Amino acid sequence: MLKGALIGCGFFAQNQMHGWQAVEGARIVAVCDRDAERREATARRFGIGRGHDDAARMMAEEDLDFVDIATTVGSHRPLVEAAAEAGLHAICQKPFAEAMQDARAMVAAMDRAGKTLMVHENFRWQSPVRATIRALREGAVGRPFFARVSFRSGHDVFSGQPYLATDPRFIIQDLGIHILDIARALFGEVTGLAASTARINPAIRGEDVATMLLDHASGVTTVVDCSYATRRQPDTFPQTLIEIDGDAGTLRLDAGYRLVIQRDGREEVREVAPPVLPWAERPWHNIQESVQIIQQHFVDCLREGRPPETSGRDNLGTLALVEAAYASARDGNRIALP
Ligand code: NAD
Ligand code: 89V
Repeated sequence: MLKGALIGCGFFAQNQMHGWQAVEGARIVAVCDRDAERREATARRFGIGRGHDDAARMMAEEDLDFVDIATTVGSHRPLVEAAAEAGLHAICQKPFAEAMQDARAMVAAMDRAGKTLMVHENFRWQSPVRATIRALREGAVGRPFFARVSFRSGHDVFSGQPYLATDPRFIIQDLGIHILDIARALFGEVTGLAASTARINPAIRGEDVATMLLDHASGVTTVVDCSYATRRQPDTFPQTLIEIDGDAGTLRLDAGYRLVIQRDGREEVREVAPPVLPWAERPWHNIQESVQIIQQHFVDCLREGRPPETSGRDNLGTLALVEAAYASARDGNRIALP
């Protein structure tokens, strides 16, 4: 049984702790937060006997195999580097880093330590998205040439995550990063990207609308569009909707988690709704299920000695798209990616 410690006992970490209770092959033995109230509440809620206010000291004092870093982006690099120093495997929440140099430094530190680093990039692990990836890879539409990967909502995300309203960067760095990662999971690496952004909600600092055009090396063109300023009913938060055109048919992941495949004049509808896990609640259940799935993936990879699909190194590709999107929106250019 692998032994882990949680760092950061805030809003989203509660999902991670629920997920760990169901993951096979690992358990959380200690929690850490500088905020005593949050730390103690999380320890009490999940029956964890050991709490710490200093992550480096915790890594030195506890008998651990890995840490699960659930803090916001500014603390990721020092915490991942501390994990490497302590010889521990690590999971790090998204966004992995705000700057590529920090992301590369974290990957290099964990490589030097010979330890596994996974980014908690969970949207591609949502079961409806997984079903879509599987159908595409099985050839449901033949050779794909166009896609739209879309996330549009008016859901109030600021009450649970107040920093989203005050950070200078909002939707691309927080949410677009997931949707860009899904595009990579579907069609592979991107050779060029153009983006435009807007801020519709005057009460926030960053952009809440982003529209991005991606050229993939595989020849597919993808439109990735994200909005937290879209008032429509029913609100589809937090569903990612997908449309793919291929030379043999079309595929849609529609609102309500319906996967529709049309080919040769026939239509097949697959119900791919995620389960509502016993600890989960609508509408977050889709995200919550993917937390448990990605954490199980991390443990399976450690046990089998293989890199996680969303490793730190893999995530450099997603971060490059985030950087390119901000640069393109700022300068009005299409950005070529190596
Ligand atoms: P939060 O502010 O609610 O919680 C972060 C906690 O970390 C706080 O309690 C803070 O005191 C603690 N912390 C910060 N630095 C620390 C340090 N050096 N040592 C110990 N404790 C420290 O934040 P949140 O909303 O839970 O978000 C955390 C991360 O999760 C963010 O990066 C966010 O983008 C990500 N997130 C991911 C998803 C997803 O689906 N993958 C969803 C929501 C949030
Ligand atoms: O998944 C996330 O990263 C969240 C949210 C869904 C609110 O964008 O921050």
